[in-house]
Amino acid sequence: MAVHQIGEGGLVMYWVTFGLMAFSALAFAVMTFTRPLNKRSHGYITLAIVTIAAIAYYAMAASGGKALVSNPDGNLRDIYYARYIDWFFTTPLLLLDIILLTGIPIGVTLWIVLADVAMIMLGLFGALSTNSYRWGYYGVSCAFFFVVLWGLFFPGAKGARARGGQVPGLYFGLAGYLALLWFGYPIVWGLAEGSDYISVTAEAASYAGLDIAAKVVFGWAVMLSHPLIAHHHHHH
Ligand code: RET
Repeated sequence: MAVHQIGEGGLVMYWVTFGLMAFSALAFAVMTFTRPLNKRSHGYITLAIVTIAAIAYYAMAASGGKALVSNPDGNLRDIYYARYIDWFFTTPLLLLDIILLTGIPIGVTLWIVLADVAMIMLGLFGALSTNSYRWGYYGVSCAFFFVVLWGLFFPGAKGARARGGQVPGLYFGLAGYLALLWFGYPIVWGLAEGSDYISVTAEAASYAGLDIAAKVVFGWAVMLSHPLIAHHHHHH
């Protein structure tokens, strides 16, 4: 029986990611609170995303937020359940950051977000599973991922085009970037929590890289698009 735990390099990656999230949170707070009250929604959402991630990364860097879980081969592996608590809250907020640009009905927004929540819950249960049923959770989670993508690229895209002006360009840029990046997560999961194929340190570095791209880079893109977003609020 082998015990697969994180190495020093993984913890360094967690601290670096914590620093980037915390710095972005401070910057986004200043940017948000200096805007007029009626133009703050994207600021609050994006600030919450990096704040929640900073908390999760602090916990993981401090050797918390994890459990040793046995897998079908009888090996034990560090499973960071803290990521799923983070994703449970931040992935719906990331989706709202772009969905709010489209003006689609609340019902459509709701099913996209609920499919996302189902995707994350299934991923957590799969990660904590000690047997091969983990792949059942994984398969259904992937199906819900496609429901989310469907929502972004059919009703979401239609709503964005209907808004006109600079909204479609901004929406397709952000949604395309998000969709491409999000495909990285199920790939890492399959190699890490799923099959125990890559090390816990490689897992930590891979998810950290994805999280920096999906939250820090994406967050700055949303925050710096503020003139476009504000303009769009003005005319509708
Ligand atoms: C899991 C495992 C099961 C299959 C699928 C997954 C998808 C996860 C995604 C996570 C996105 C996270 C983000 C975090 C914030 O930075 C749960 C890994 C499909 C898409 C964007």
